[in-house]
Amino acid sequence: MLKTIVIGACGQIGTELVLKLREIKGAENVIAADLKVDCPEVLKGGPYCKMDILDETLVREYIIENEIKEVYLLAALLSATAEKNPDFAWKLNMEGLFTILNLAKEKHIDKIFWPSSIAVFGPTTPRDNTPQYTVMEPSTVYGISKLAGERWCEYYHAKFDVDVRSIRYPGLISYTSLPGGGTTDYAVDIFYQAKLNVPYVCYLKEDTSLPMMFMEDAIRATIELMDAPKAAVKIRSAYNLSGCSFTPKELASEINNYIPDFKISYAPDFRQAIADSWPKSIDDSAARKDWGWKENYSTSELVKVMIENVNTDLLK
Ligand code: AKB
Repeated sequence: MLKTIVIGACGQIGTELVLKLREIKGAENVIAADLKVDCPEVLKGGPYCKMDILDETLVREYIIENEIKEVYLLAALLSATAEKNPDFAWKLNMEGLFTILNLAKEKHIDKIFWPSSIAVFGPTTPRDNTPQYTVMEPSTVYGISKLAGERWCEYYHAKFDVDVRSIRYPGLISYTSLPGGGTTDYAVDIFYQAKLNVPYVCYLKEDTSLPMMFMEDAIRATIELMDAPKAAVKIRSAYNLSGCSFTPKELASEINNYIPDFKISYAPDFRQAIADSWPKSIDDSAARKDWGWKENYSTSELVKVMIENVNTDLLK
């Protein structure tokens, strides 16, 4: 079995991706790598490496020496955190990508997954059913880095036959690990407050509709895209991907079906402008056509699973 590494393994996507890949490929074949010195309990079932993606020498040596052939590069600053530290966000989000793209160009790596985001779109993009190909003028550092990354992925594929694959993730909803630093994080935080019987103060306005997806769908999409035959992957920038769309008010009302006393209020902050620049819903027909994507979870289905599984001990 070829060796796989997930860089940024302790994050919201990384944790669940490592667990699923270990199930499929065998725990010993999937290395979790992250900045943390100690491996978190949940990832202890397989190999762990403390890795700073910005340490190019270490990353290169580790990947070459361990003959790692598949890389999932998830280490990044998300939209809200990136606005607070633009220089570092640009450095982190771009330099790591080049290190991995160059390793693939030199034929050390066979296949790369690198996540893009709905943040590649901006205020001039059509917001309803946003097409795969459309105006892209992102107004956040994160969005600019993701759009630049997409262009570099396509370039490395076209010029050097690098097999890099990518998805424009919407906001991701999960209960295994907490999100950090995104604009869509409210849609996870809200469940913890609801389960603690605490009113939730949302940093977005009640009618802010954003594309979202349950993590199980996102992980399945990622693995299906990586497993698709090379020729089927026609888009080498990143695929639009849709799950469901909802507003904070709609989400709170779904939660009220399970916790009738739960209350939400609204105090928009700087993240409102970010959300206002993003799509409300996504046209993902290219992903459906090229590699057979179809989501499983609607808003009400993901709310049910979140209510059943969110464990507030994770906040400790
Ligand atoms: C964020 O909110 O920054 C992320 C994203 C949509 O990429 N969840």
